[in-house]
Amino acid sequence: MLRLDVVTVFPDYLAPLHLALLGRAVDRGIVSIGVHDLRDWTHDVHRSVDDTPFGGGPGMVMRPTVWGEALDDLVGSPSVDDSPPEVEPPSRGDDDERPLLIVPTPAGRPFTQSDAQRYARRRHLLFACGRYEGIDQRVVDEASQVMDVEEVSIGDYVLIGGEVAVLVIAEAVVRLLPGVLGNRRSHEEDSFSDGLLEGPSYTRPEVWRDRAVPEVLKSGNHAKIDRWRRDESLRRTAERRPDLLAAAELDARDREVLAE
Ligand code: 6GU
Repeated sequence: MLRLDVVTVFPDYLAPLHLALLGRAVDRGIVSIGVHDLRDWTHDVHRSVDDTPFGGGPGMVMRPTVWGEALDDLVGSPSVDDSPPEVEPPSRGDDDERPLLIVPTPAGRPFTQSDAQRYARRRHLLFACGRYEGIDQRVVDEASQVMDVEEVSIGDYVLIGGEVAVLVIAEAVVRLLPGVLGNRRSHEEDSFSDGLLEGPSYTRPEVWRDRAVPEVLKSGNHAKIDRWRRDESLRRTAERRPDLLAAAELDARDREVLAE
C-alpha cells in the first residue's frame, strides 16, 4: 500500500484525489491518501502561515516553524531511542524506508515519467504545497535529514501554488501501481516509455463524416499494424517533440521513415 500525504492551505483543492481512478485505488486498498490543512499546525489566533521575505521583495514566504511541526508529525517516524538494541536489528527493509518529500515548485527539476516510475516504487510520498513566493528553504534543508527530498516542476510556466502539480504527479504515479488500470497489458505502450509520442487511435465507425480509418488497422496483420504505429509515432515525435527524437533509440528502418 502506497501512503500519500498532502499538506496545503487549500485542502479542498485536492478533492479530485478522492475521485474516479484515484478514489477507486483508495477503495481497493492500493493507496491511502491523507490531505492535511497546514493551518492545523499554527498556534496563533490568526493561524498565520507566511511572513515577509528577508532581503525584501514582493510577496510572502511560508514560515519554517509551521512547516517543521507539520512534517515532524507526518514522517511517522518512531520516537528517537538511543538505547542499544537488545537483539540484532532487522535488516533494512521496506518498513523503514525513508519517506520521500516532494515539493512542487517552478524552481524544481522537471518532473518526468521516469520520476513517476521511481515514485511508484516508494512506500510513503509526502507532498508540501507552497503558496505565495514559496517555503523557507530551511524546511527542505532540515527535512533532508530524515527524508529523501525532491523539488520538482511540472513545466515551464508558473502556477499560483503547488496543489495542481500534486494532482498531476499523484495521477501519474497512482496509475502505475499494480491493479489500478485493470486489464492493461502494461505501461510499455505509454507515450514516453519508449521515448516517443503515441500515434493516433481510431474506433468505430469505419467512416465518419467522409473520413475513413486507415486501412492497415483493419487488415488483421499485426506485424504490419505494429510497424505502422511505430512510423506514426516517429513522424509525430519528429513534428512535435524533436528533442525527444534526438534521445530515442532508432534503428535503420526508423531513420528511413523519418527521411521520407
Ligand atoms: Cl510544481 N508549482 C508551481 N507553483 N508552479 C509551477 C510548478 C509547480 N510547475 C510549474 N509551475
